[in-house]
Amino acid sequence: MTDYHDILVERPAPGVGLIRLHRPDALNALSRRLMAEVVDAAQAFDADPDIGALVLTGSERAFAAGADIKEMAAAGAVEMLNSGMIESWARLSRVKKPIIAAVAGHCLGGGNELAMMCDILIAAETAKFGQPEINIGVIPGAGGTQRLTRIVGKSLAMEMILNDRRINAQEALAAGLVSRVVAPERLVDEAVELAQQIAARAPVAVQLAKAAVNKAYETSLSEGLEYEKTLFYFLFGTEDQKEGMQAFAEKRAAVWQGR
Ligand code: DAK
Repeated sequence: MTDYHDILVERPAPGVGLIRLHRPDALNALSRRLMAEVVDAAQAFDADPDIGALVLTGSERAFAAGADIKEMAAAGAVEMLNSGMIESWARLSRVKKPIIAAVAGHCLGGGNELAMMCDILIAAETAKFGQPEINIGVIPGAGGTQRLTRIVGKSLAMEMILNDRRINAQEALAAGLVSRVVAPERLVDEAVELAQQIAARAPVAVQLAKAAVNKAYETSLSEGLEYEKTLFYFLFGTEDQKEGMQAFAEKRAAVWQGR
C-alpha cells in the first residue's frame, strides 16, 4: 500500500522515514484506515535498508485527538473484538527500528497511546497529553492503563485516567513521558535531526538496544538483565563490533556495515 489518504510519508534526511498523521478536519482522529496506513508505512520503512530511524508526527494543532469516536460509537463488543483493531495497533510495537514521536497540540486517548508505543517522545511547548476516555464511558484500550502507569507512576496515571487530568509539555517532561520540550517550529526538525543521528549509528546495535530497553517494561529485573547480557554477547558476533572497537583504537570514525 503506497496510495495513502490519511498520512503523508517523506524521507526528510538520509536514513530517516517520516510519517505525518493527516486528517486535519478531525484533529488526526485515529480511524481504522489511518492506523492501517501508519502500520503499513512503518513496516515499509522497517524493511528498507536505507532507513535507520522513523519519526511519527501530527499537525501543530494535534498529534492525535484519540481513536475516531464517530467510527467506534455504534460498534458492539463482538464487532470491536473482531475488528482487527488491537492486532493492527500491536503491529506497530513490533517495528524493530526506533520510532520518535514528535508531539504538538492535543495528544489524547489513543493518540497518547500511539505516542507511548514509540521509543522516544519529543514535545512541542504546545503539547497537551491526556487519557480522556472516561468522558465517553470507557477506559483506555491500547495500552494507556499499562504504559502510562509504568512511565509516569500510579498517582498521576490515576488522575489522568480516572479524572481526565491533562498535562502540559513541561509536566510531561517532569513525569518522564517525554525526553525534551522544544519550540513548536523546531519540533519536526529536532526529531528528524535526532533520528538522523541514531540512523548513522551501528544498525544492529541500535535495533538490539531498542529491544533491550523495551524489555525493561515487560519483565523482571533478573530476566531483563539476562536478556541484555545475551544481546550484548550476540553483538560480539557482528562485523560492526569489530569495526567499532578497531576504529576506537585507531582514532578514526567507524564505518558501519549493519552486520
Ligand atoms: N474522534 C473523532 N472526531 C474527532 C475526535 C475524535 N477523537 N476529536 C476531534 N474530532 C473532530 C471533532 O468532532 C470536530 O469535527 P467536526 O465537528 O468539525 O466535524 C473536529 O475534530 C475538531 O474538533 P473540535 O471542534 O472538538 O475542536 P476543539 O478545539 O473545540 O476541541 C478537543 C479539541 C481535542 C478538546 C476535542 O475535539 C475533543 O475532546 N476530542 C475528543 C478527545 C477524546 O475524547 N479522545 C479519546 C477518544 S477514545 C484501541 C485503540 C485505541 C483506543 C481504544 C482502543 N484498541 C486497539 C482496542 C482509543 C480510544 C480513544 O482514543
